[in-house]
Amino acid sequence: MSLPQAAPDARLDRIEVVVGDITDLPDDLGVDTVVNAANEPLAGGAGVDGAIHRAAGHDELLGYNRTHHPEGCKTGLVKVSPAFGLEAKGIKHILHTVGPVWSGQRDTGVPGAPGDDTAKLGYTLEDTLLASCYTNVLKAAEQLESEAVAIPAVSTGVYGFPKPRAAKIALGHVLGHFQQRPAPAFPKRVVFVCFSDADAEVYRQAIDTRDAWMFTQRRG
Ligand code: AR6
Repeated sequence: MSLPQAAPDARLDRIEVVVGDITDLPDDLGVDTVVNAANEPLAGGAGVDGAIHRAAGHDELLGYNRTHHPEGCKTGLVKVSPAFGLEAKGIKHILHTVGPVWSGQRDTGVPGAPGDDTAKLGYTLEDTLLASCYTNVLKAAEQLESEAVAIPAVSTGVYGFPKPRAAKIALGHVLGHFQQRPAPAFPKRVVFVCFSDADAEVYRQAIDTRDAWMFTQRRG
């Protein structure tokens, strides 16, 4: 069975899906801002956070965040730091955002119960917190006049958020942002950085089938 095909969409010209390490992207992508999947104390950790701290310089980044963001970063918000060691790769800013931990309860029978991935998209507490990450990342990238912002699949590693659900939230918010702010508004482009081909396929599927999952309510 073929997937439903969406109509041509100029906003997609501003979106790329790439496979790689977010700290080692090819120069020709023109990325000047990277998003970190951080934790609330901004203390560094594994995954994206570990890679970004290693590439930027662990002590420098930790020291900056301790001094400038002693309160840390609440889930769903964003804190900005310089890129330190990543500046050699053309990165100017790191946007530290903290995604929600997916609580993983299923079929609770309680509408809107946290972590119930049988709930409609957008209706769990974690959905709204992840949405807030994307809203705030895009707002910060706009204020910083970012050319291209690289965004990893926030919350889908250590924090266990279901990947297809997270990709739809990411894509929905980026498309919404681009709808409100047509080219050449900042950020001019968004690069979704995936750690594997399988993860990139999740984003491509979300893009290809967007008509089906974005408009189910209106058409249903
Ligand atoms: N480049 C691109 N993507 C990556 C990389 C990388 N270098 N490393 C992992 N991924 P995660 P979270 C993918 O765990 O779920 C940390 O300890 C990975 O495959 O980095 O938001 C923090 O300190 C996954 O799809 O972030 C927090 O405590 C996605 O990036 C906590 O983990 C996110 O995985 C945050 O957990």
